[in-house]
Amino acid sequence: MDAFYRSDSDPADTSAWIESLDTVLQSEGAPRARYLLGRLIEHALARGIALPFTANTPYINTIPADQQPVYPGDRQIERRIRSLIRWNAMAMVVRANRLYSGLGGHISTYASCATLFETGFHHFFRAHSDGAAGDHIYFQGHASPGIYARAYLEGRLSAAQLHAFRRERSGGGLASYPHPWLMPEFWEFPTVSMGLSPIASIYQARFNRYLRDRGIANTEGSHAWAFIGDGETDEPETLGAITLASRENLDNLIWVINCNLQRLDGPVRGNGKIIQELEAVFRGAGWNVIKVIWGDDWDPLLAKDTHGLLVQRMGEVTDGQYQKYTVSSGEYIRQHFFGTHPELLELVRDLTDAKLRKLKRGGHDPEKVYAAYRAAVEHSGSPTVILAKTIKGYGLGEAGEGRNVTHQQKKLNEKELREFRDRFGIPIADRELLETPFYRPPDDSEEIEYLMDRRRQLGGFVPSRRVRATPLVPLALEWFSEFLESTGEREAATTMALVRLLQRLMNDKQIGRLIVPIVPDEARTFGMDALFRKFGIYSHLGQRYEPADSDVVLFYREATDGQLLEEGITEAGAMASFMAAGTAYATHGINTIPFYFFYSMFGFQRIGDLIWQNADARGRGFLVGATAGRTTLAGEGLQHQDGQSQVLASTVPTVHAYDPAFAYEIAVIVQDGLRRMYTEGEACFYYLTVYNEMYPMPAMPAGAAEGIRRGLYKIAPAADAEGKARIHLFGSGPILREALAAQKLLAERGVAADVWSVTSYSELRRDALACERWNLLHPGEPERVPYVTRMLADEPWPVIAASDYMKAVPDQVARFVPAGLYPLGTDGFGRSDTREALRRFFEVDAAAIAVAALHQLARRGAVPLDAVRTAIDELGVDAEQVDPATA
Ligand SMILES: Cc1ncc(C[n+]2csc(CCOP(=O)(O)OP(=O)(O)O)c2C)c(N)n1
Ligand SMILES: [Mg+2]
Repeated sequence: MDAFYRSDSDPADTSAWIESLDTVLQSEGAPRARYLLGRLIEHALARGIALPFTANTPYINTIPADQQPVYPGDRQIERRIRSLIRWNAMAMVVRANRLYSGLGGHISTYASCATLFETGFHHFFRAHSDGAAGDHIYFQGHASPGIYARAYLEGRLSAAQLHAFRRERSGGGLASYPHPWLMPEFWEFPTVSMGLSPIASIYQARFNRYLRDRGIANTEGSHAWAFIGDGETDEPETLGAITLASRENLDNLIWVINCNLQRLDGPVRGNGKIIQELEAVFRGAGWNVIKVIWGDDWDPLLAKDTHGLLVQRMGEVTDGQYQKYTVSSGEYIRQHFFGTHPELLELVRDLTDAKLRKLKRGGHDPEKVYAAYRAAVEHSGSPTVILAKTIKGYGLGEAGEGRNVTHQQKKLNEKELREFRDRFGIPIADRELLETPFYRPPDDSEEIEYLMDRRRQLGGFVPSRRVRATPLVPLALEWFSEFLESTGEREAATTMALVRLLQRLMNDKQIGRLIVPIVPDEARTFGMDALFRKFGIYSHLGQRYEPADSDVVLFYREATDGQLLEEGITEAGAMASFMAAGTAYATHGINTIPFYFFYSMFGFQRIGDLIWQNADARGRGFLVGATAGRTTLAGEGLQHQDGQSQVLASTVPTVHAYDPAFAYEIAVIVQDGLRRMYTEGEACFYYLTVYNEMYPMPAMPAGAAEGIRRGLYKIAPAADAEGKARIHLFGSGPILREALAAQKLLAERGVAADVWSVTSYSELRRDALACERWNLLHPGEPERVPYVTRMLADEPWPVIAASDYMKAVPDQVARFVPAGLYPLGTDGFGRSDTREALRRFFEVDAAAIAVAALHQLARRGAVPLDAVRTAIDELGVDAEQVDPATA
């Protein structure tokens, strides 16, 4: 592009054209100039002229100096406040690492974004005060010391807490990063895993719109703000959903990308320009882009740059080189930046080297930042991204400012501390420097009064998390009676049963409105198209077309007040919606209840980190892994057949994972989940795997509910057990039916088997581990017996445990089964075939269960070894087939 413009064959003619435009601009104003240019472009295109394309604007501020609003704050006081916060944030990290080397922490991220944050704190961020939705703010995780340091000035955190930064247990101190799980009254959104907060903020903004469009909450005037690192934009989650924000006109979303040009190891785009790259991406995606590149001391230089040489020079220098200027002398900058052209040297002739070194970047200039924020909140029709150029480690001087190692800098020597103190005017004496004490002026100081007054004006402190929703009246189990009864001959799949249950809930007067069904383009697979017509698919725009299937009953109905979030093919986006809905009890004071249905393979495995983030955020709701099971999904093959999500789910501390077999089990689990999460207020969420195999649903056996909730209950006791060898068969999901069939095969061979439904091994294990730990710590006191052990206490026979998941799932409780547990499972890669063939291949069918049972009994001398050989032959088990675990 630059080369294109520079090869000017007739400069005089070019000037004449530009002068004509200037004349129009002066006499008739910008709109007329814009109109004329538009017409010219249209005309040129019609004539087949290939227009020079760029999605970029010049490398200068989007808002020119003469269009900046008047700054409403007191610059002097704000600078002093900012300096104090800078000092305390730095001191927090330096002190922590001086006392306990290796605790870690970051100085330089906050040093680069202090002005970006503080301008928001003083003039924009609105708290969730009574009656107002307030703003939802995602703070850059590595800048947490700055947020703590501010809370210290606000009187919300004590010096003792700051002193114990990163010593949460031993010091009663502060979490490393924004973690609502660890600081539930302080942090609202977890942000530190790169890329997650950007996508979460988009869906939060969209969810805020959804609440408004459905008449559930008035979110007018509230904004979602996300502060993002420039390096963080390389994460696919950061940029992957930005078109949703523009498509849905989310002008309630503001991103501030802290373009300090560096990430952890070095420059983000040493050979390019991250700001220009991002500008093109966001403009292309339909965002309002505001660049804040230069501070006000560049304004007079730009005003004198009549030939555009300075702008051109600004545009051609690479980020790597800008970083070099940051660490170089004024003389170097004069020679290398301005020295390329005599006119540029002339521009800065009157500026000393010292002044050249100090020419500010836009992200450190409150007036420029304010102008951008003001424009962002006033902008309508699309989301805004502010690309603010800053310096990583700003103020650290030789200790790290702009240096490649600055991200890791945690210690300052005396000289560096003195320089920092002097630069920011902190009233700390030389002799105290090495101690690096925190500093807070008295309550009646100008600084504290100003800062407190600003927060009062904006509704209170942020960040701050408060659970405001009132508990739901629980639904009795009888409410679910339809699901507790037998379906007779009629067959159903557990997926269908859960969708039907969801529909029932959505029709309920009390909680129906609060249900938020979420699906990433799989509604038809799961039978959720039944919801389209009655409840509608949410679209802010409504439906501006006649749907192709308008003649059928379940047509694709989009509506502004639609209830279903049909996210398209984005499990990550759907999970972000789940989190927004599942944390609304705190962020909005509303008990929305998300049900997110996905292909079970593409849940924990695909978007595990977002699920982890949801746990940190104390999210609630129901995750539903549909079309589950390595053998039950049958035809789909290796990348679809899930045999591991139950293992992965067991790794998240607040997930209750269940693998139900029948509709009544689902009803009991959902009823209990609603009670625990929305009545008792537990910060947990549920995971259910449901399947597409059709079979009749039996009635709930009397008294089964407790066992279903805890994870295990007997479903079919052995008949005529007198004098026979005994065994227990555990089954889960559809494989429970294989266990029931195996019970018959074993009866035919003189073995009496009791069949149990295991709805959750992970819940059984949690209970068992808790008992074990208690016993360890309370020697001599009456021992606690794990539920699974207790259930088997009077029936001390071995257990064969089979499911459509890996053997690691039942193995979770093996230690707590006194007579031993032998697992059958679906380890290995799936492949396409029929259910029967797959269950045989993975050795989880009735025959495999029966053979395994006989073998375990033979090993214990309860049946002859021959019985195993005969069964292998009679039941057609291929003893020489490949091991599916490695095939
Ligand atoms: C998913 C993930 N990967 C890696 C990291 C480790 N990490 C922490 S900060 C950082 C660099 C951040 O650079 P940038 O986003 O530019 O932020 P800055 O500190 O420069 O403002 C990295 C790689 C992380 N936190 N999350
Ligand atoms: Mg960076």
